[in-house]
Amino acid sequence: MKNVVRPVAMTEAQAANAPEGSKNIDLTGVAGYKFAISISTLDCQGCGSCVNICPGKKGEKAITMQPIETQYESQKLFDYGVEIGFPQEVVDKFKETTVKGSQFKKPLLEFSGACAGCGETPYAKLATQLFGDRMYISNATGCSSIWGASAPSTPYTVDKNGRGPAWANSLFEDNAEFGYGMSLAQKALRGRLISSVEALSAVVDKADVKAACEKFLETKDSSTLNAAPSRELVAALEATKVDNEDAQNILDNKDFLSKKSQWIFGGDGWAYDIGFGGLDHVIASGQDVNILVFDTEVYSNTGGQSSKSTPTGAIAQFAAAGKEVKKKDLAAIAMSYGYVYVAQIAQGADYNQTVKAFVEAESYFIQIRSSFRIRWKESIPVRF
Ligand SMILES: Cc1ncc(C[n+]2csc(CCOP(=O)(O)OP(=O)(O)O)c2C)c(N)n1
Repeated sequence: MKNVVRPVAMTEAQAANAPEGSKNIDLTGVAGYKFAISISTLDCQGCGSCVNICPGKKGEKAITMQPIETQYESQKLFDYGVEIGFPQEVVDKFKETTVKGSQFKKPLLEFSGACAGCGETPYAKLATQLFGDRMYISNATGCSSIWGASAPSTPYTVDKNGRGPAWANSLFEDNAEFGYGMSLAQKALRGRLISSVEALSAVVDKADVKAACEKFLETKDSSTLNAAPSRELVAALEATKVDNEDAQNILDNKDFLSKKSQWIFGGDGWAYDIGFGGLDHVIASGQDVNILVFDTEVYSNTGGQSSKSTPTGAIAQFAAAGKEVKKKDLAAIAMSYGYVYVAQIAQGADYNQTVKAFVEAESYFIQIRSSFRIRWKESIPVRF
């Protein structure tokens, strides 16, 4: 799942036009399409992770490391894959919430300033493939704020429609609160727009605008489902020029209309130690935010001081004597609230569970709130 190794899916015609010498096979699952794995030679940092992880025939490696000067030709297939994008039929065939389907989406985190073999970037990259076109990220200081904003450039990028993650870095000690504030701001702005859509829907006499309003309202709590109805509502209003204050409000603030996916990123030094008070407050808040802890078990960015996440006995660069006490169980603390979705993931251990946990975490809030409402109406004591 690294950024320099990417799948390419092609129609027969595109495969025929592919750079000379590049190889492909039939794409499993969609007849008439070709499949290849491409490598951006110029972006490879030589960590060798792909060689270790990629399965080959018994006793052989599927990939071998070769000197860069012998590999320039392979860059052409990668560039070709980026240029043609993924065919719509292939994207539609595989659910984006599966390991395979998620890889037929352009990563909106590309070539970062991370060290070779960084274990943090593949998780952020996957999150951008799943939610990047509607993602807000507040990022604690740490490695992720450095590889995530290697000034003056940024590895976060946009899709073909110009949509990509909105990212900002806050202090080490208050990043959870920062993301919480982003979420509250979005909620306030959007709350007014939802009221406008409701008001417009009640009075508008144009059938297509009314239908668009209804579709928007039906999906308003899901960042996945609300994107298309939001765009359709804006398009309907722009096309018909409805003379109405609420319609104007929606058009004036159209960037805030669709449901966003709020993320809070940071390392274990932030989450377990220095930002913990705020993190705990936000976890307990019931707010619709998603938190991703890059748990490297040390303060990586400052050279490897031990954190409360470091396991017993672990020796780190600046903790040479070995950690004397056990690793704090942050997940258990989060689980103790009972109404928070909690998962621990490791791509190397289980790709499926990793993708599933991301998707479930992102969609969790809606499920809990709707069940809360039903139970509340029926006056049954709430137990999650
Ligand atoms: C209040 C404060 N103390 C110390 C620092 C210096 N500092 C910057 S990044 C960092 C380590 C971050 O470690 P972690 O949160 O585990 O993230 P990682 O670098 O491992 O991704 C430290 C100590 C700081 N920026 N602010």
